[in-house]
This record gives sequence, C-alpha cells and structure tokens, in this order.
Amino acid sequence: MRPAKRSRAPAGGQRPRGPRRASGAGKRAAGAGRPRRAPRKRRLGITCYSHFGGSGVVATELGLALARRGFEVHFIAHSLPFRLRAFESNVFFHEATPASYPVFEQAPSNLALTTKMVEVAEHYHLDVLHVHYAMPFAASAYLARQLMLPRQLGVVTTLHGTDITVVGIEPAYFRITQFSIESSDRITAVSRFLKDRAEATFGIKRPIEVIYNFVDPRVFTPGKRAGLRLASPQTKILMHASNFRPVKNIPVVIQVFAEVRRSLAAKLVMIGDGPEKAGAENLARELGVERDVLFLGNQDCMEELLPLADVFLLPSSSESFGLVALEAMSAEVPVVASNAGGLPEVVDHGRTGFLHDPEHVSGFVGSVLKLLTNEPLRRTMGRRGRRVARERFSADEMVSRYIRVYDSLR
Ligand code: GMT
Repeated sequence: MRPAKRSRAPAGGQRPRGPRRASGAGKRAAGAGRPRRAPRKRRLGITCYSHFGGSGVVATELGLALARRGFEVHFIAHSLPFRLRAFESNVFFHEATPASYPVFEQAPSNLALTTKMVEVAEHYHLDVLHVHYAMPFAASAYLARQLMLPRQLGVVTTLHGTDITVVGIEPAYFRITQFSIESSDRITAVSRFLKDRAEATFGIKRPIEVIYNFVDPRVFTPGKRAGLRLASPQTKILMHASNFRPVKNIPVVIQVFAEVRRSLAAKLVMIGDGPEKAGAENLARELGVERDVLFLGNQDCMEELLPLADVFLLPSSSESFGLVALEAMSAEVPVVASNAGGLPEVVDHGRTGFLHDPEHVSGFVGSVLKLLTNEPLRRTMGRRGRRVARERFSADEMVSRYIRVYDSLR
C-alpha cells in the first residue's frame, strides 16, 4: 500500500485553477449547448496530532471518509498521521517542518504550522480548515485565517478532551485556548459532557455541536484472526489500550487484574505507551503478576487485537468519550469502564458493559469476574455493544453531520 501523497498537486500535477466558488456553481454556469463542467471538488484542510491517540484517529478516519465522498482532503500536520497508512485518491499530506536556529530555545513549530496552513489553503483553494484538538491548533488556524484576509477561510474546531479538561485550563494557556475556540466559525465536541465542560470552564457562548466519535463496524469486527494468539484458549484476556497518561488511571488497571488473577487464569494485555508505563511494570512486579501482563507498546492494528479480548478495561479518571471503548464494542467485547466524563454516553451500564467510580477497584473486579465467568452474559453484552456501535455511533451518520457543519459555512 502506498502512503498518502506528500505535498503534491492533484493528479496531472496541475494546480487547481480559477476563482474559488462553492460546489455546484459549475452546474449553474453550464449554459444550453455547452458541455457541463463537473462540480468543483470541495477542498478541506485537516490538522491533527499524528501520534497515537483518539483525536488523530477520528481526524484521519473522517478525512478518509470525506475523500471517499468526493472531497479533496489535505492533512496539514507535523508528521504523517499514524492511521494514514493506506493510499487514497483525493488525499494529500503536507508536513509542517519548523526551521531551527541557534537563538531559539525551542523551534516555534506552531508558526511553521500556521505558515503551512496558509500555503496549502492558498495553493489548493481550501474552503475550510478543520482542526482537531484546540491546543494549539485552533490558535494556529485563527492566525492562518487572519493572514489570508480578505479571502475567507472557514475554521472548524473539534474539542476532543484534555484540550478542555486538562491542558487548556492551565493558566499558561487558558486565555489563548478560550479566545481561539471562540474565534472558530464552528465548534464541535465529541460528547455532551465535553460540550458542557467547555461551556462551563471557558464560558463559551457560541453554539457547540456534539458529534460523537464513530467506528466503522466493517473494520472492527468480532472474531479472532487466524494465527494471532496472546494466550492459551482456556486463559481469559483482559485488555487495556491508552496513551498511559495519569488520566487513564493505569495503577487501577493493574490492581484490578491482580485481583482477577487470584480467581482465574487470565492475562492482561496492555497496548500503548506513555509516562505511566514504567510505574505499571513496577506495580505488576510488586503484585506478583508480571508474568501475566503483556506490554505490547503502541500498535496500529487495533482492529486485529481488540477481538482477542474477553473484556476491555478503561478506568480513566477523565475521559471525554473513549474511542477505544467504542472500537471494543464494535468488536463485540464488553467494556468495564469508569463512569467519568462522556463514558456513560458510550457504555450502557448493565447492557453493554459496567461502569464504576474510577477508584472503585472492587467494583471493577466484581464486574470483570461476572463477565469472565458467565460466557452467555459476556456474549450477550458483546453483541449488544456491537449493535449500539453500529446504530448510535455510525461513521456514515457522523461524517454526514460534519459535512453539514462545513455546508453551514458557505
Ligand atoms: O484528550 C486527550 O487526552 C487526547 C485525545 C487523543 O488524541 O487521544 O483523547 C481524547 O480524544 C479522543 C477522541 O475524540 C476521545 O475518545 C478521548 O476520550 C479523549 N481523551 C480524554 O478525554 C482523556
């Protein structure tokens, strides 16, 4: 598979010509007897974090889905988004690389990003720039739009989570986060919880539309892939995947597993990497379960790993949505999670999984054991989870809602 094209013009190497106009204008201009011109492709810039993480996944899957619906999509980022692994026509990648200079204590990478946004928006006649994660992308987009005046570039900001709940509220960033969110033409949030939190914390008065994270149920399917095995068939698998940051409550994952392991043969599969990983390895050793905990590091084939789990565990102290929980549900894996943030909007307690207070270790243990010792219940909940993933969080529906947001900017 070939990667997305890097900073290249569309097929034929030609730069799109002619004045900017909304799609459909070509149709109206076509007079009697003259050949109809194809409607102009809608052109969208997407900026996101490229490393492992839900916001980058949502941004990438959205861009790919839009390209399949005829949009020309330009990813503008510091590096190739990790899920942008397959070639798609209509998809371009533009790398924003900061120049270094001895005077800089740190290279001003956000200015390089802003410059790249302007360059791409002008060169490819972008209609809209959609940034994922407010910090600092909404500020870069605001600056890019100002630089392009009087030409109008629509800016959409999607709030994802810690941009609002953790980092955006740091005194060092509060005012710029608030200003740049308010300055966006349209604002979306990935859960009702996050919308409410953004309004309450930042006093955002502009409307925030909730557009949930989504999953493609054709990609995240139940059923183990041949040849992939993490444990013997009799051994139950508890799985966790995250960026191992403090909000993920990693010690609780290990504690819950150590308790579960006392009752039955099980393995804990830990996917991802981050600051809490070393502590987790130590705790597993302290609790004497290190041989049954597999740290797999970052993996980009979650659709192959998740179906291997019997239960997925996500005890976060804060979680705006929990995309990986939805991906697990799509793979028919019941989720045991915390009742924090937007997770209750995703997991239905007692139907598709169980929810507990983030520090309620015995609650998590009880629910995990209930599922691991009652296969019919586990299967029923798994099947319901997949149905909910398909019906409530369908990619088609969420992508259409983003398109309506772009349409409202015309
Ligand atoms: O906010 C973050 O910690 C980063 C971000 C990411 O890039 O993974 O995660 C957030 O965005 C995801 C996609 O919308 C959500 O599914 C996650 O729940 C959310 N993380 C948190 O709220 C901790």
